[in-house]
Amino acid sequence: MTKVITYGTFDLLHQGHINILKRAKELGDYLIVGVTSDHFDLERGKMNTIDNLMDRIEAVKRTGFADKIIVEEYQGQKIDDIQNYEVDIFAIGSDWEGKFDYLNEYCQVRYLPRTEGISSTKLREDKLNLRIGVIGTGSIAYRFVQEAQYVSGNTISIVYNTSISLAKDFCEKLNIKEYAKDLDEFLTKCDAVYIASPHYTHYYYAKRALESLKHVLCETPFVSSLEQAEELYALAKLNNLNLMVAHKTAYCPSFLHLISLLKSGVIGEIVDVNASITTLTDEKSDKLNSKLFGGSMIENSFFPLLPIFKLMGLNYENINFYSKMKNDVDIYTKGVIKYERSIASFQVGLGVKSEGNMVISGTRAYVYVPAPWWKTDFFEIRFEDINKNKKYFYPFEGEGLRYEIKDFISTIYSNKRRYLKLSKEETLAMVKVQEAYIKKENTYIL
Ligand code: C2G
Repeated sequence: MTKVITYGTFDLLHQGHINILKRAKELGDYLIVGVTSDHFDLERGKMNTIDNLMDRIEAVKRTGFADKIIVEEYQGQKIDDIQNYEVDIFAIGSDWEGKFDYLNEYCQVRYLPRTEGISSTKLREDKLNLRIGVIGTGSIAYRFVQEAQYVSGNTISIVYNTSISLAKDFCEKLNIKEYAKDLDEFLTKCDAVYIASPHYTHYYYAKRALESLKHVLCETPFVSSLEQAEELYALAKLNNLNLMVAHKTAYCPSFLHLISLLKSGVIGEIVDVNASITTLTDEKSDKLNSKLFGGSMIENSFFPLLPIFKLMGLNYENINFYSKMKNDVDIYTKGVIKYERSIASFQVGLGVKSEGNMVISGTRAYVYVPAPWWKTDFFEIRFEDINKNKKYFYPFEGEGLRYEIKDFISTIYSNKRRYLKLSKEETLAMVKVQEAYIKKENTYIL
């Protein structure tokens, strides 16, 4: 029996894929198809896949050519697969001509004719060109526009700032064609809105955008009350729109893998999570202005609350805050969250500096994530016996915003409002903690 193997992403499965699978199958009696995992695609720089792994596997299955489907998860796996499955022929499209000659050492390598005139990239561009309008022109918006270039299927179509001169400067610097004179004009010239304006304006802009049937990606902190957050989610649901909070850590590959590893029990029962994020900030900054919804808890608590809620759930018994204040805002807050069988704590600061790491303690081992843990590319699982320690490394491209942008666009495109990476319930729980803090519940001033 002649065994053939081929690999691909097979996003938005098209005739080119069908042809190659058919040709590969004709080379032998048994065809193995390796479908790249979402994580492997991110690692090899493919940021624009629309279908997720399960959808892509299903599509390959439906062609009827594959006798076996496997998942390709790492660089170098092809050699392992060829040996494990005793493969005779490795087949791939001619766009890869020469690139897999190194596999000749293990089996026969065949480059098959590629189908001209069709590709997943072209399909993505034809099907979706999301016009994203940007509200706010500060440093995070600047980074957002730059990162959006790495994700296909979108154009930054228009910019809005109440200061027209700032909007104009922003457009000139980033080569964006248009800025709006008012919000009504802005909302007619985009399909989705990225909100990066001052915190206290988020609710207003998100509501206006959702009412105008625009998808919304809103920067953290989201809004200032649970009531506002619930209203916005209800509005999004009613209009079948994607409302997402721009929490870059929630979409970052290393963080996602860390959470699934821990859920599988590698460190035993999780008893304690401690995460810290502090940034020394100019006292005159809006971030430290009490009238503008400023302060450390508001600015930064979305970050540590993410791993805490992911790992320990949303049903905590109580939360206490300990704050150091200056000019009516907290320049530092320590939060302690008590669960029935575990505890979590965090430190957030804009006027006090601390180590920005995360430690997750379990009954078998602990995880150490060095600073800055919220955009890490590395973590270590540490055991009593240090010989068992394991280090994990991941790519973290650029500023990391491209991961959330990719998810925002593919969620809109696939019309699946599943909020897998940051659920509505998790976001609401974060807003609830911030609201409790704003009301100074269980808050002790140092
Ligand atoms: N293909 C084709 N004709 C097209 C488009 C794609 O023959 N018009 C072939 C590619 O040459 C490849 C397969 O279809 O053999 C899958 O293509 P992609 O989904 O783009 O995956 P790719 O990034 O090429 O995966 O380990 C992954 C592989 O190394 C390559």
